[in-house]
Amino acid sequence: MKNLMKAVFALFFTVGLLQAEPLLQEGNKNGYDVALSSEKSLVVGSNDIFIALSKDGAAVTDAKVKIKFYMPEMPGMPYMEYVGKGKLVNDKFKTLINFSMSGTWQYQLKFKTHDGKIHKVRGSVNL
Ligand SMILES: [Cu+2]
Repeated sequence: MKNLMKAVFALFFTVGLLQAEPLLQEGNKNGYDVALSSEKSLVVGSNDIFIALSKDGAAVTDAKVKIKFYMPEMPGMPYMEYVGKGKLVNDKFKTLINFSMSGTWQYQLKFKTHDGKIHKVRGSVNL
C-alpha cells in the first residue's frame, strides 16, 4: 500500500513537471514582433510576465506597455481582472500579474509607440 502511494505521488509529480512549461507566445502586430513570456510556469498568485517588442530585429524600448488579464463572469464567480504596467528591464517590459484562480485568462496587451499609435494584441493563457 505504501509503495502504491509512492508510485501515485511519483506519477503526479511527473505530470506536474511536464505541465510546468514557461509561457511563450509570439506574434506580429502592425510590423512589431511581440513576445509574451515567463521564466517559470504560470501559477495562481504572483507571476512575472515579460513582454518583448521589436521592429526589424531591433528591440523597441520606448513604448508604453500595459496588459490586462481578465476572466469573464461565471456562475458563482464575478468578473475578474488584473492590469499590469510594463517596466523596462533588459530590453523587455516586465510586469507582475496576480492570478486569483486557475483556468483560462484572456488578455489584452496594449502598447503605445513613439509615433503615438496604440497597438492591441489579444490572446489567452491557461493555468
Ligand atoms: Cu474564473
